[in-house]
Amino acid sequence: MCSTLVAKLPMDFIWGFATASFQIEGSTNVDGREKSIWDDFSKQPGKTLDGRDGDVATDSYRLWREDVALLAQYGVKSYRFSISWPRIIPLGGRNDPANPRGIQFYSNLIDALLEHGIIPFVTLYHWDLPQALLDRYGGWLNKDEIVQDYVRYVRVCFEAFGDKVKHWLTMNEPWCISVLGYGRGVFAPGRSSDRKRSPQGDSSAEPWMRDSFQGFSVGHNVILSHAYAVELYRKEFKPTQKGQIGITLNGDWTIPYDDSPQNVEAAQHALDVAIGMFSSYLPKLDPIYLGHYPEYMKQMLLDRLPDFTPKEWLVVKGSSDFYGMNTYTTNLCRAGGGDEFQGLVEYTFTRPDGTQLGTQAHCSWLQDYPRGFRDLLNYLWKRYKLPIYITENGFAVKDENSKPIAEALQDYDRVNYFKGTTAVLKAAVLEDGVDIRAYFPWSFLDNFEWADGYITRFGVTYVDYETQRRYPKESAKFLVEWFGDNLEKPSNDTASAMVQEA
Ligand code: PNW
Repeated sequence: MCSTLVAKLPMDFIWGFATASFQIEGSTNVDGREKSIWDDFSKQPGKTLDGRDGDVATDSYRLWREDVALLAQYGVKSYRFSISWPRIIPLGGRNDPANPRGIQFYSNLIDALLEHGIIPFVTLYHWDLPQALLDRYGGWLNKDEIVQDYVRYVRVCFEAFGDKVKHWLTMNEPWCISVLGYGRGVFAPGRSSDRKRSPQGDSSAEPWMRDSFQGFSVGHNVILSHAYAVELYRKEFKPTQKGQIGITLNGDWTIPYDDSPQNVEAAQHALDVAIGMFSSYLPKLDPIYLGHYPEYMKQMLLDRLPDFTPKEWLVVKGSSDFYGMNTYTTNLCRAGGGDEFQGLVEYTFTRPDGTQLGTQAHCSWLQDYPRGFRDLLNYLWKRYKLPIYITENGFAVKDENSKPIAEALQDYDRVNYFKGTTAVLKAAVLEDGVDIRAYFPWSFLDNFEWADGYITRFGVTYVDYETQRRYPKESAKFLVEWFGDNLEKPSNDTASAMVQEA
């Protein structure tokens, strides 16, 4: 008989599941909500794979009590969800009225979470921009308007919920907002930087199509809006509400396709565009990252990259209390191609010897490669020196949608994915010394997967879209058990670290 010290993640490590308003709520025309850009976009022919929209989604606007009960049953410490701007200020603008019924909905949700001891982890913007702001001035393209309207919106949220919410994310994935929404045009509002891709052709191009770099301009405006929101929180709310606030980015690890110098460089260039543009301003102190975008972006875009004024740099610098990261996969990188949104780098999962990097997910951009997750965590920690919150990480099992429910619940590719990422999480914290404070698998529920409609499922909980019944998958069971076993427990059992082994 001997006792072994089993190292665990610290007691205050936060874990839970994540969702976003438009992907789960449905009930898009009740209680004063007006349209978001995703309402219209998803209804246009050809914009979603199955032609379906978010009118019902997982019906969580009506079923939220059940959802909270299921989260409590899972025993999560936290729940990451987003607030829908068009429910809070239906027409979006700084002079438009706030909507008490929308505020009441999130207030009830937050209260119910807290009653179950679940920490609300709140995203202020997860892509559902009020349609009225797009119609008025092009949405994120108009810096002066959007910054002020966004800041007014977050003020309403801090005032309404800030006594109970202590974890705020200003924006979800600025790269996706700008590149997928305004650069490639595959997400709402479906604007494209490239006029050749515009359905109307060159001659009738709308004003926002004349700027071929609108994708990067939007990214720039999103950063600025985020930064002014943080400034507002820190000045007027943080002193009394004492919460934390930051942004969350999307970033996947990159590996050179082979060891040729141009491909080694390409892997770094891809990171500079996907992550560097959106995090060069985050740390407060590191002089290397103060006050400018990554060199490579300047080299690639020259004067087409908007810069911040010195006054704006003061606001953006250090504008995150932590490093929020959504990460799913790793890409092999080869120099070349014409896609500036990828840093003029081509991505592949096929190694030079023809083998695949990992298990293929249902969506083309995702393969399972836990080693890359560990390398990314170490890279972020060394470079940015901020505590890391993993706000999304997950896997879509191939053809899950066409399987009978009982079979879909046996989601072993997803279980394997999470076996890999949880092992990495633990190793990164306990062996590499990376300061990771939170982990949110995506997603709590199968839901409206944007341009994929309901075909691609990311949930650890299966949703039968006919009945709206929820069924825990094997992956939910795995994660619940894993966090049960791998977190230090409070109170009398410091001894829980000492495991008796026969
Ligand atoms: C994230 N890509 O989006 C979002 O935050 C979630 O709302 C979404 O459901 C989840 O990941 C799964 O897709 C992404 O093309 C969408 O690389 C697309 C990409 C990455 C992230």
